[in-house]
Amino acid sequence: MFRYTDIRKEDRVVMESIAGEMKRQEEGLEMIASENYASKAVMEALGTVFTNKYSEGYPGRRYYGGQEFTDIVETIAIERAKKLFGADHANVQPLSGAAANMAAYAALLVPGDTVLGMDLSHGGHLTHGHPVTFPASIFRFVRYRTEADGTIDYRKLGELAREEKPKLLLAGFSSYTREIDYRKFTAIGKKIGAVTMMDMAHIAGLVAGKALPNPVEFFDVVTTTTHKTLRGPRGGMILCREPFAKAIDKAVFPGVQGGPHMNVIAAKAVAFGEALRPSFKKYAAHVLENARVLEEAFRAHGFHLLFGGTENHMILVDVWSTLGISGKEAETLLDSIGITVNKNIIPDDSRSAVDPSGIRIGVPAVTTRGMRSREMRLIAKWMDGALRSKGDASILRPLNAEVKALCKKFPLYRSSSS
Ligand code: DSN
Repeated sequence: MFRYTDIRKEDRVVMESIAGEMKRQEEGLEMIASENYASKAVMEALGTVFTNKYSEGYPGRRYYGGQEFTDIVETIAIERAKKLFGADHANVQPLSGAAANMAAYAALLVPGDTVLGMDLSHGGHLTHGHPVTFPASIFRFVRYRTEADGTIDYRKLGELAREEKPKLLLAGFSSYTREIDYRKFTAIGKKIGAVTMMDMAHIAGLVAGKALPNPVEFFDVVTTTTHKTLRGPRGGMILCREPFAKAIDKAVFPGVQGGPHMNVIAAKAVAFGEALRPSFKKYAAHVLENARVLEEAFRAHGFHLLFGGTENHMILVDVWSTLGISGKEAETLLDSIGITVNKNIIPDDSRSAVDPSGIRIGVPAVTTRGMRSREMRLIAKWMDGALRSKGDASILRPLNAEVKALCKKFPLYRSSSS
């Protein structure tokens, strides 16, 4: 599908990497929970002349001339985002999820303010104030944790909130596999007078596809990436209630960012248009169904699943307690048969973050390829085989051949996505 005529001529070395990555994606099963395959139309928008244009400011009030088309395309992206999520206001300029969160903090907090967010090992995200991040040097982050059965105890969360008096009550996650009760969560925020924010990066596509409840109906501010389940270009976005709109826009630009990437904004507009179509609802439903089938199959193979299973697109497996191998070893074994996952910390992990006890597995990308229940059961069987192989090449090699054969039946960028 991609011709690459010029880059092939001009820069052979870079072209080799592009071709290598294309082959890797074609011949392997992408099961990193945060990854997906953007459509050809999204990719085409990324490779347009909008990449040449500086557009500091917002539609109708820019700092540079020549904005008649950037204004149109950014307005389309904004209007589609608002429609997709039922939001009062959308800022489509954040360069990534981390930048969106940084801008939201800048809009809502002053240095020294307290934020109550989910502990990283319990499913939270680095940008929710992990000590190694820059926001953690500016604001005071306090953590809530999940219970042994994987749920959040909202009574305990309420008590912690009353004690710590956060200015911002933060929901959202990167490896938590259960639903959050938005009503209970935001009621706590209201009671203590905190602003409520949800980072829905992982589940934005499932929300857009109406497979999961919509946090925009409950939270003051909602941040997201646009490339995970939402299947757009790599980037971020902030949705908020009207009273926060001005502060959010000011915090994104000129607060923490300069010129927006207009080619990415054009691609966001295309992706939001795709997500508004009925076929995207089907996709979101299939993602949830595939995750449930994979969960069942993993249980049948005797895997220990964290948080008591899954209610979204991802599953966290404790490979250390199940098989006596680390997350890193599991990631390498699966890589060797062409299944890409990531090692992941688990609640109160006894091992280090660089070689933790778990792996995180997601189905958004394989679902985009058109795979369904039958394929999920095969994948679980192959993963089980690889993880128990002790690195034996005579077991791994045939499994890799099976993975490649399956991928051939679900080609990338040739047929239309599900
Ligand atoms: N890297 C993303 C993830 O994998 O969840 C979030 O930053």
